[in-house]
Amino acid sequence: MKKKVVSLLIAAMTVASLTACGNSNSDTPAANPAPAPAETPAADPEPAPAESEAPAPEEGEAEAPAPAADGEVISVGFAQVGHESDWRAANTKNYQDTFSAANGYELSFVDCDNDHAVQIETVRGFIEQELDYICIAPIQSAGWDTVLQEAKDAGIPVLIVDRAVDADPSLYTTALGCDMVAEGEAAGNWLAEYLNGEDANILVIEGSVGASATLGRTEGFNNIVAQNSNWKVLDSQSGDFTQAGGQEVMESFIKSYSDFNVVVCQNDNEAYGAMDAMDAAGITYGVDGDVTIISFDATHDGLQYTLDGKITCNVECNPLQAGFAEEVIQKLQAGEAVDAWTLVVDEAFVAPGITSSYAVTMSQEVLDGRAY
Ligand code: GZL
Ligand code: ZN
Repeated sequence: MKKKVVSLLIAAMTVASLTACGNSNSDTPAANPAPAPAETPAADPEPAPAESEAPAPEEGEAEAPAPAADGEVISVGFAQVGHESDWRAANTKNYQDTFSAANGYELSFVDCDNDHAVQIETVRGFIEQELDYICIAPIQSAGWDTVLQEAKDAGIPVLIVDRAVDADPSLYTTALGCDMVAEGEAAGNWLAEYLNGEDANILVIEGSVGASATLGRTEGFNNIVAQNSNWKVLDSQSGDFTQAGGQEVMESFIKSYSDFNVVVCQNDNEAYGAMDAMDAAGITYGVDGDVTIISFDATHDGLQYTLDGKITCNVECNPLQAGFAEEVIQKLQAGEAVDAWTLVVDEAFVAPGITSSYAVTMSQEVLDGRAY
């Protein structure tokens, strides 16, 4: 590995996680146990060499990470998007739970606070620290070629996680995440089935500008809009994947449009803001209201609103992806080949009373069975 084990273990006792903007959502539900990592090579039958015996941690100091099977701690840098949504909080917790000291990792976690320039510099910092692996959840798709080339030149494998980059795939080791275009198409296909020929005047609250989640969901949904000549997208603006952004955009939409019957929110937090704005304006929504709300993420609270019939359709994007990243790292540790792309499968959910070939009908049992 890049560093002698002893210095790494001591470093690990002090480095827990760094955030550009101190924030952690400790109340996110316990994450699914990550899928079991690929078999790590059998532990060396010989006792680990003396120098790898880390000094016992002082009272209150972080536990030294347990050496991995081959006796070394694996250092992983994670440049996270930020802390903009409940989905992101669940994704962050899943990485912190998976790449823990107890599992043999030293995780350098940085919350890049939705700032692309900070994220680029964060990755440069990981390269300078000569970490073993770098995970990036890219805030935006553009602007990655240079720093990815630097990581490649430094011989550090890079995993592009959650969202995608517009860069030559030879510049990174693997990518994993959901199919955002398919998510947008699932929302559109469900809406066509639900409206059954009825006209649609649609308002769209998009996610963060330039994010592949935004670009993909918009492209996918518009693919279905194009198939329905009696649908009209009245307007489409970014709510930046936040509740405040969703409320602000919905308030401006309400000032400009009065004839809309569908609002597409590209994540749950935007939907909560949009509902607040419609409540304040006396606009009814949901299965018994004038406006049909479609949301994305299918987080716990988002599915509670779906169960309550407030959000009529919610398209999932599973945030518990760290296990897939760990499988890749374990394979690379073992010198095995890894797939260029790992699809994180998701599904859609609809309010009770609605049957659909594109979505699961919500029930308390479905909600209780969810892991985030
Ligand atoms: C989707 C993820 C998006 C979520 C938002 O994979 O990148 O970013 O839909 C989050 O909640 O902010
Ligand atoms: Zn912040």
